[in-house]
Amino acid sequence: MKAKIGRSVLELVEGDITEQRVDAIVNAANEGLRGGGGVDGAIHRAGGPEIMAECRRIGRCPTGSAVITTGGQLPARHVIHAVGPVWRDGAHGEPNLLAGAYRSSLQLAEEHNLRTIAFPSISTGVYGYPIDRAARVALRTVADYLKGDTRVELVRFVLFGRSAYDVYVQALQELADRDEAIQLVS
Ligand code: AR6
Repeated sequence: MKAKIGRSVLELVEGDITEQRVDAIVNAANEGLRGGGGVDGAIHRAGGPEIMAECRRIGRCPTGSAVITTGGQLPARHVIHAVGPVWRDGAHGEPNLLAGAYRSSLQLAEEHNLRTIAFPSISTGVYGYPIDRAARVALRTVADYLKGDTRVELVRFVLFGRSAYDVYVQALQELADRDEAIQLVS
């Protein structure tokens, strides 16, 4: 599914983020940038040790923000490591922190002149954020960003498995129904 927002495209696909040929893929990282399971494990395995070496030099990344490294051997040139919140009950600032992780990633991409960026569904694996709620926050944050003055041309959400993809499709449809700046194109 695709939507046009301003001059940019927001796209949803089902797939593996490590295979994306874009300027940057986003990692669902932890504050210590130590690597782990899920997308993080897959990215470090596919990209090789250069990525972890840079993460060690950077050190830490607070929840709700992001840092950038090389893409190592990945098809993507860069990895943006974003740290989403651990879900507690939704009353501990989780939506704002999740929005912050997406927004910081987009701002970093902008600063580095990157035009195409792929996101996973941050926080919805090990960190336990309910995916329907996370999808609404993620899509709203990215859509609002793309309405502004940006050189980012493409934001692709790469959803792991059919059910995650379906949740994002539903959330994007609902968002587009209420916001005429979001034009579904296919
Ligand atoms: N491509 C795209 N999405 C994927 C892939 C992949 N290759 N693999 C998993 N997903 P998670 P979090 C989906 O757990 O919840 C790590 O240990 C997965 O199905 O990767 O933010 C870190 O080091 C889920 O929907 O990230 C942190 O400690 C989504 O990606 C912690 O987990 C996010 O799941 C971060 O937890």
